[in-house]
Amino acid sequence: MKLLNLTAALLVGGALQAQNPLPAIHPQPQEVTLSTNWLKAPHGFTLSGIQHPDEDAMRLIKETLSVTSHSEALPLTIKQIDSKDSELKRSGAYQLTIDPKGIEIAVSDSRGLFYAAQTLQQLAQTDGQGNTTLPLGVIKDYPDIAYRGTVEGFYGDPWSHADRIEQLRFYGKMKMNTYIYGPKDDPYHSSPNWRKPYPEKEAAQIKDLVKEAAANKVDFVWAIHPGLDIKWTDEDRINVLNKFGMMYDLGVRSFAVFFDDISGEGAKADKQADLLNFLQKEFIEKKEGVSPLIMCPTEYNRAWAGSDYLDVLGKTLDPAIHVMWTGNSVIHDITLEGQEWVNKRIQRPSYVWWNFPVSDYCRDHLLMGPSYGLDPNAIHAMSGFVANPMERAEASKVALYGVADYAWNMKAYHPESDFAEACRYVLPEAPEAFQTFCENNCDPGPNGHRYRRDESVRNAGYAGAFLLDFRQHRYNADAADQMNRLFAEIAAAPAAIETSRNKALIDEIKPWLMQFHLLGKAGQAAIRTAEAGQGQDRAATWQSYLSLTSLLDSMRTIDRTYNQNPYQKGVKVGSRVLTPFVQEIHSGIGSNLLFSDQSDATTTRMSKASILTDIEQLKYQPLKEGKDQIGYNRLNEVLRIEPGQSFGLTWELQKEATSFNFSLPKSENSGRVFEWSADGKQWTAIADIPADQAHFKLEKIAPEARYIRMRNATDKQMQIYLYEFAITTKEN
Ligand code: 14T
Repeated sequence: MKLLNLTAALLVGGALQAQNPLPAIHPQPQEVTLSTNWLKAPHGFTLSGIQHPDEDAMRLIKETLSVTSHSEALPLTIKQIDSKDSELKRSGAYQLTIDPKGIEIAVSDSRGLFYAAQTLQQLAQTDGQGNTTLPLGVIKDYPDIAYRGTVEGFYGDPWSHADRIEQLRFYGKMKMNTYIYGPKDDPYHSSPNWRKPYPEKEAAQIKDLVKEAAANKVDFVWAIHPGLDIKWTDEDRINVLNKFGMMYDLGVRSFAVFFDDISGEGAKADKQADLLNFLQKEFIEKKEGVSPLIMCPTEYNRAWAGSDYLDVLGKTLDPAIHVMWTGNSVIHDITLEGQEWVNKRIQRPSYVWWNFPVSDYCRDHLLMGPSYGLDPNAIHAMSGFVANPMERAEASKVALYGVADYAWNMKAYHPESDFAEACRYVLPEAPEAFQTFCENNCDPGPNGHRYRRDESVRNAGYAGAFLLDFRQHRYNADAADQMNRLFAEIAAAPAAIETSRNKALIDEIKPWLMQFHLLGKAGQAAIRTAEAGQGQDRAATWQSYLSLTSLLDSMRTIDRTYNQNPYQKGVKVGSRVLTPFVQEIHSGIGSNLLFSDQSDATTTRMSKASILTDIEQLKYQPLKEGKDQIGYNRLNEVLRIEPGQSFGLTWELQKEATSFNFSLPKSENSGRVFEWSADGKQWTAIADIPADQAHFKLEKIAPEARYIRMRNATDKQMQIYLYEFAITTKEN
């Protein structure tokens, strides 16, 4: 494939006077040859070529160019592509030729015309006299991946209707053509109501979304999630068929069936394949104008693919049905090797469900960093690429911008530069401030999926260098300077960001903006404190130490006030590099001051609250910590406990437990034992917990207890749900 990029074209046309810098086009087209000569058409353009071109595309074109019947107007010719190139036959392909005699747009379909119109809009510039001008040249363009977009598949508050409408418009601009509707918390998508029709209001909204999607050349894919309570009977297969029929009547033409996050009867590959093949024959092939069926398997990632489940799907599922896949684990980079592994088993290229920037497992964090970790060589190893976003729709656009660029033109995708352009696109009023915010809000923090993201990459080096010296009681003035400048930018960023006209975005991220401002202030105070700590003036050190302490207290207050969801409460910013940086300086200086001030400095052993378990599934779960409560985060999947294994908690020596409560529903309760310990070695059974209760609160605990656990005392694997397991404490 020959690819002349913009720089090469600039050299070719370099002798000519450039009127304007050539505009960047997103997603990056496959082949661009633009000169720095510009077409002016003072009398506008006259439409010719195919009859009744797509109205949505024409509306866009008329926003950019004046379409007239003036006798000196130039021709704007729209025609069907006639090319032997298979790429140019793809849906969405177009070839745009701008020459002094006029414009020609050759397209594969109406989506192609719509995309050509988007490109035209990005190319158009206004000259000094207020005329629209276009650079002369040719753009030949088509997508790498046939299905590109998002899957609203997260747990938590589904997107609002307004969020979704705006997303569909954004997808149209970014040449993404797929929106899969599957919010886990819509009861009519999943249990209990998947069999029932939507109530009137919700039905009207879906109709509306279908219309908006069509206007933006996006397929609205409606997904059903029946596996929690489906019976493999004729009655239930007709129930699915009928629900699809109801959705068809609302205008839906694309469908998916999700079997994720279920266990038991619903999870059987042969039964699932039977149902899907039935839907393929009785619905997809019979109804007019319906797209290929998509399914999400129960074993949707490599870490969970332990049985012959995927092979059964591969063999029995109609080859026309797409199979989704999240990668080597639930949340993972996408690699060619991983794709090839699953494709061999399911006997078709999988349809990637990328779990980024979804944040339903780290709800106290925003994932606003670049979309990276996507293999540029995986073009032929996937049939679709959709991203599962955050419950915060506007904030998700930074990552989705990268997703659109990757899926359209993989080889041209560079995560870092793309990220800077995404920040400019999402917040043009203050792109630098917004990028500062985003690049320090990337990492989800420790989590059960062990998925981590780089954060603060532009400054991590200085932060590390400063701390290295700080630990040796040295003050690195160069690094301090750099960090100071950064923290000043951070403190100022929120005010600049809040000038944005995008009020929905500001609403979504407001608590994090407040926290970010404080982080900037605290960072500056930390550097001041470290610097003072170098000198002899103890009073000055104390003073800046106390102002740092009070800023960190304010940050804690925000963390305990906003975003108090029951899963991961609070508001974390810069949690990978910058917040630990500030905290280390605070505690370092604090112990210097305190230990040298108190002659009888107490050498209490500092112990920490933590999770204590030998169950792999739980080992990396972060502890949920409140003011006087510690516990496990609710686990949505089934917890498997082998004989002898246990899970529990330990807490600080200076704290006494006042109560213990748990919620372990649907458990086979026989054979479990609860135990406490003072030292983690000698364990005593707790007699007052009834053997058969799924939920229980114990109000009296031995005062010397510092450990509590539940153990599988049977000789069989135990399967339970871990909703709650927590203690409340009081300071001794
Ligand atoms: F369908 C799948 F491809 C998938 O990813 N399912 C869910 C998804 O809805 C959720 O947003 C995502 C991120 O949390 O992960 C899947 O949900 C899980 C994954 C787990 F490992 C729910 C519980 C789990 F323990």
